[in-house]
Amino acid sequence: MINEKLYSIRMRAAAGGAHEKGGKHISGGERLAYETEMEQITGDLLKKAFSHQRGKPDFFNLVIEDVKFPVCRGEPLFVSTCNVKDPLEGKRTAEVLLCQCGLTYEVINKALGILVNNFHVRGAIIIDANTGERLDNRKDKGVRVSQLDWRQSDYKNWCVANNTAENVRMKEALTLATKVCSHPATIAEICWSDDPNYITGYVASPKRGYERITKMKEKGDEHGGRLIFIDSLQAMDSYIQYLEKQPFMIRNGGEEK
Ligand code: WAQ
Ligand code: MG
Repeated sequence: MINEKLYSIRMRAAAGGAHEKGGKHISGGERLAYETEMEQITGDLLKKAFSHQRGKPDFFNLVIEDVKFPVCRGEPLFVSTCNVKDPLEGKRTAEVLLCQCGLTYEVINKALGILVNNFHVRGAIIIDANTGERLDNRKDKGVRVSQLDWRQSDYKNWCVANNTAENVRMKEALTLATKVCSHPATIAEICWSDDPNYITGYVASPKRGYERITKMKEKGDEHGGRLIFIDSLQAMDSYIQYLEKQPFMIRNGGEEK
């Protein structure tokens, strides 16, 4: 497969019209595929959008583009789990973990306040790790981390080696967090889903790995989002360029493909 051409596939779906026309974000997805896999992966994205718990989309957008840069490969972050009794303990745990990444409670609270006021944003919000201020100017769009994937066979091997049940959400989130944390400017990331029935979230960092938190919200709650804390001395444009455009494939000890 080494010389086969790779494509970036991106999907976004909304209800009540397109996102830019005020529609409600239902689902998004970003993958990397060789031509022979394109039909399967496009089908998976269609299924993801049209069987979503946030509702039925009436707008679906699919973009397939050549991958323009050499693929960067990295090992998945180390995964651990914090079992918490309720969402309140989940939030407190997340704050402690973020603090252990070097953020102050002032910064953490300010940033979480920004997230709570921006649950409708459909990408990640980039935060200055020193001040807690929002750094991207993407408004409701945020920054979608794109051009990333984990070959299914490699992922299955990883699940066996780590004694973990296969879970497509965790696969996507761990892929994204690994790409985000592979950039030297990243300090930490926090995320929980906007899907009403998925309540496990995580804090990820280059320092501590991917730390799952079993309850970040109540079942039925449609509010979720993502914050990425970065060292603000780094250039924003090249950071966003990395998140959106640098192809990144997880490699876990398997053969290079
Ligand atoms: N790039 C940037 N932000 C994104 C992306 C992306 N590719 N995908 C989603 N987001 C943002 C967006 O604001 C969503 O509202 C929010 O994150 C949550 O996205 O180990 O499923 O895809 O079991 O709903 C955590 C897994 C699952 C924990 C998180 O997020 C585990 C999840 P969702
Ligand atoms: Mg979602």
